[in-house]
Amino acid sequence: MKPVLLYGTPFCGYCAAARRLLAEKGVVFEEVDLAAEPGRRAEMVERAKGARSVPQLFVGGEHVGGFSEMWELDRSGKLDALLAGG
Ligand SMILES: N[C@@H](CCC(=O)N[C@@H](CS)C(=O)NCC(=O)O)C(=O)O
Repeated sequence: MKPVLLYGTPFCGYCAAARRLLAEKGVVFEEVDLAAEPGRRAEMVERAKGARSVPQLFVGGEHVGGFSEMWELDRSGKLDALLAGG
């Protein structure tokens, strides 16, 4: 399983949805809480190629996008392979 990193904030519905989807899959992920570490938002924006909304998700260090992009990958059956390293 590749490492998963989520940049998010506590009061964000899309972040909650992303956490739920990952939890449903049994994925243990690391989270950067931008409310607790606001200084890391610039790091997120740079790594996410300018995207400013939360969540921003990375699998194996590669930018996946927000919840919508991750959900679309799951819907099209590609997320499990990505997580597994395929
Ligand atoms: N399509 C995005 C929507 C994310 C979104 O709208 N997040 C809100 C917080 S729940 C946000 O960051 N709003 C501020 C902004 O867009 O700059 C996704 O699926 O992740």
